[in-house]
Amino acid sequence: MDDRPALRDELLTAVQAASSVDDLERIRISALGKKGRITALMKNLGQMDPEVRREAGAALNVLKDEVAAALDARKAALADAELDARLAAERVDVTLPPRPETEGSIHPISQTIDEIVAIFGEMGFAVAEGPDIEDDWYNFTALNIPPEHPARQEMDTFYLPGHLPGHLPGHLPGERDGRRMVLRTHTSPVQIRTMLKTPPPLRVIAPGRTYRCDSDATHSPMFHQVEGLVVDESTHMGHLKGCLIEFCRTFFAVDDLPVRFRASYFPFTEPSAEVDIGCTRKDGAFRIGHGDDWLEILGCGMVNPKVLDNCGIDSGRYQGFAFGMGIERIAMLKYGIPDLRTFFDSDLRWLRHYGFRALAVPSLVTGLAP
Ligand code: 2U9
Repeated sequence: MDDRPALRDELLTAVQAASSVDDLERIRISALGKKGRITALMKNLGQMDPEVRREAGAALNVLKDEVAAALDARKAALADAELDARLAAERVDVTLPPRPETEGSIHPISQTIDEIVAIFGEMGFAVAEGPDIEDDWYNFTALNIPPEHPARQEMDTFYLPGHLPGHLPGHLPGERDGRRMVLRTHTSPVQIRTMLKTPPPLRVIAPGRTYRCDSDATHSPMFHQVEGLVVDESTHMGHLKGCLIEFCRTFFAVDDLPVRFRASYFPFTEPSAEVDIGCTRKDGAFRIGHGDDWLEILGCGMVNPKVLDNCGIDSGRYQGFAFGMGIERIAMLKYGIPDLRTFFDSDLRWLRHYGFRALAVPSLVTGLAP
């Protein structure tokens, strides 16, 4: 027992001198482990007179706590020192320019979406997003797409196995409408969700991934769309035309780009139109601008009142316009990318050629490819 002060000094000195967590562990075992020196002294207590034992036991507990605390403190100090050393050794100089061979780039789809968002953002549109997996009510029924419409056929749409449980309010049990899960075939369900949760006036665009059962030189099973929706009390076809003409001219950076509206049909808009821009065609390539040819780039129309009603919006009071376009298509036209399939090949050489500088200052328009 008289060894205690010497043992205390020896152990605390050893703890202070330890230069690694392993050293500390060895000291802990030698002092406090099963066969440790403090443990051995504890075991001896049993052979002492009760009077002496009480005093010696208390002193040993103090020693034990003191050594354990010193071990913990030294361990924390070593961990701090190790972290400081690593921080010093692994310091990254963020002011260095990137190496050309490791510099990433922005994919043309992302760049095109950024440009579209910037242009419509200037016109007061917000960006809305929604899930890629929808049910057939959001993807078809709410949009006035009838049950027998070809777009609903398995040949055109990716359905997920099984049905969601239950049935929609107002539908009979067993009725399957709204219970089939699909990969969204357009971003329109995003506008349906927006109308269901936000009262008009509304002005949103919905860019994102879409899916159709189609794969050839001009169709990819996954592609991107941007759709837009405006709902207000007095929104009319003149607003639709002004907005889309402005978009086409800004996006393609041609101030007097000819833009033409051709009557068309979609179940979700009435009246509906397709939009063409002026171009010249030479050796199979297009040059956007004045010329004797037209190129279709988007579809649009006044929102069908049935669609507003489906979303709980009073079609007697509100009206609006909507539009949709394929992002790959307008990116190909603007940046002279000849083959749709190359967008999704993940070929770094392609990305280096067609990609955009990640740290370039964003601008509304990056300019037309020659
Ligand atoms: C709601 C109401 C109306 C969106 C619209 C089009 C016309 C259109 C195609 C362009 C090329 C799809 O990628 S593409 O094949 N889209 O022609 N889209 S009107 O109309 C809506 C959307 C949502 C609630």
